[in-house]
Parts: sequence; C-alpha cells; structure tokens
Amino acid sequence: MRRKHAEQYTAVVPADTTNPVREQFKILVADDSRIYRSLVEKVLAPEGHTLVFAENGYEALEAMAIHQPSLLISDWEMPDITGPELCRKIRLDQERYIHIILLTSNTEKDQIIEGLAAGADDYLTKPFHSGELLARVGVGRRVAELHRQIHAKNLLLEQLARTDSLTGLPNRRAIEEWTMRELSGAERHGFSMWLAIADLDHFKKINDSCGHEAGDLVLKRFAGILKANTRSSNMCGRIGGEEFVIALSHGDRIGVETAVDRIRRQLEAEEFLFDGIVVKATASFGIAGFRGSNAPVLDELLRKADEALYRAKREGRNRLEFSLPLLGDVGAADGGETTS
Ligand code: GH3
Ligand code: MG
Ligand code: MG
Ligand code: MG
Repeated sequence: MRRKHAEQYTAVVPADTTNPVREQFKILVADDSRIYRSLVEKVLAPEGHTLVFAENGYEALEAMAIHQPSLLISDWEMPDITGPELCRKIRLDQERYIHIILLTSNTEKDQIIEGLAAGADDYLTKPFHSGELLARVGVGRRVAELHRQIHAKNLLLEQLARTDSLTGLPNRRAIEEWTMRELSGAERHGFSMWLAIADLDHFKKINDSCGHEAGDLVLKRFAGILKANTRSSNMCGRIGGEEFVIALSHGDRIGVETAVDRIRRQLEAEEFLFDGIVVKATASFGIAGFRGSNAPVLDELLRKADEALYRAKREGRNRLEFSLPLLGDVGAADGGETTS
C-alpha cells in the first residue's frame, strides 16, 4: 500500500542532459502537505534536479533505499515519524552520506538545535523563501559533490592498495585476502584449494646483462601470461620482486599441473629482444594444496609451496614440483608422489 503511494508521488522531473552532474543529483522531498510538496517542486524543478516525493517518514525511508538521493528535504511534522526521527534513522542505517535539510514552522532555537543534533545538516523555516531554498540546496549540492569525490577517491585508494603498480596484478595483500576467504570456503564446502608460487629463473642475470628496464618488461610479460591463463574462479598476483602466486580452487592435481605447466611453457616460448639480442626467460613453480576440514593458515600453504619451489630450482629450474601429500585430512589421501 505504502509502495503504491511512494510511486504515485514520485515525480521524476526531466533532467538537464547537458549537465551530467546535475542529472545525477536526486532530491527526495518528504512532506505530508501536498501544498508544500508542490511549492518545493515549483522552485526546484526548473533547476533540472531529479525530484522524488514521499508523503510520510516511512515512504521517505523506502524512497531512500530505492532512489538513493543525494539530498533530503524533510518536513518536521509528519503523521508517522517526525523529521528528526527520520534523520536519526537515516544516520543509523545509511552507509552513503545524504545531505538533509529540515523544514520547520517553528523558529524556536531549541527545536532547531534538536533537529541539527538528530543529524540534519541544515534547516529552513516555513513559509520558505524560494531564493533561500535554492541557495541551501546549492550548499547541499556542493557538500554532496565533495562526499562523492571523497568516496570515489577512497575506492581508488583501496584498489591501489591491493594492486602491484608495475604489473597491475593483485599484490600480496589482495592475494592474502582472497586466498584466506577461499580457504575457509574450501574448508566449509569440501573443495580443494591450490597455491603455486612462480619464481623467475636466474632473473638477476637478465637485470645484470640487459638492464633493470628489460627485467621489468619480462615481469610485465609474465604477468600478462598469468592474467590470460586465470579463470574467473582463480586468482594470480605478484607477491614479491620476481615471485608470483597462482591460486586455484576446485581442481584436482592433474588439472592443476596442466594449468600451471601451460603457463610455464608459454613463458618458455616467449622471446625478448633487448638491444638486438634475443633473450629467453623461464620460471620454476612450487605447488601446495589443501583439501578437507581445518584449513591451514595461508603461511603454512605458502611455506609448503616454497619448499616445492626450492626442489624445482635444485632439480634444474624451468619445471614444477608439488608438495605432497596435500594438507588437510582428505588431501592426505591424495598420494605422496611428486610430479614434475
Ligand atoms: P633463481 O633462479 O635462483 O631464482 O635466481 P634469481 O637470479 O632469479 O634470484 P635472485 O633472488 O638472486 O634475484 C632476484 C632478482 O630479482 C634480484 C632483483 O634485483 C630482481 N628484482 C626484484 N624485483 C625487481 C623488479 O621489480 N624489477 C626488476 N627489473 N628486477 C627485480
Ligand atoms: Mg507536516
Ligand atoms: Mg626469488
Ligand atoms: Mg628467481
């Protein structure tokens, strides 16, 4: 019933298409007075704002969830909950910040203080002056735009904090977060989880003979191979200088061996031309896995993979070695032989 009302009073005013920022600026007007709703509409609609209307507090909360407006203009007295109560509910629940202007017929300072303490950012007294409403909405827009910019920058920073700047691959932190989640999923749902550490062979030599930039190019090319070979259910990343990780879920040992060896062969087939000289690069891989209950901590899986990697280096490089048996009570039944 309430939903029907919310829709009935939702007047989406055509936005100014030449101004994308303004187009996105949604204003929710909550007022039980039809007269005041249309007065606000008359002032704001010509400005090109997108307006949504609610005629009580609960309709306003519903419209907030559906339309996610940037600004709320709320009446103080409404039949179900008051404007300050609405503010308090919004400030409790909302992750996104919304700028709130309270409309009140009461000019008592105590009431204004109460409204601001409840979470309102601004207030206007009824009957309002249309120029003042426009000006205060303008302030709200500036604040909302700052919030939007901060939010976008935070998202970017979060992304950068999890990305290796040279290769664009997930970094150690991102790998740790992903694999820890995946390990607990593997424990709960009984699927296997594998971790391969890849380490470029004699990489120092490439740096020493061709220069650091050439080394960087090899790292980027290898990252490209890893990306191209990573299915959506898996993950790869760079954990250190010339060390990378490939995390694979759900596969069996043969499948993992096939997938990792494909990566090994693709790098082996690459030719790098530095100062007219063809340079080749290879990598060694150490693989450890888990299957069963009581998942290991990530460090334990990494340590096992590292042991296998050292075996691959000792055995001649450009190869892969498994740490067997797998960790976990089901994985232990998977046999103890090593493959290369
Ligand atoms: P091994 O086969 O035993 O792994 O030999 P390696 O030479 O690859 O191993 P080592 O650990 O001796 O050398 C790793 C080198 O990786 C040394 C370091 O300068 C280089 N390295 C680490 N990070 C970067 C990077 O970001 N760019 C470049 N170009 N080189 C890097
Ligand atoms: Mg009212
Ligand atoms: Mg290394
Ligand atoms: Mg190396």
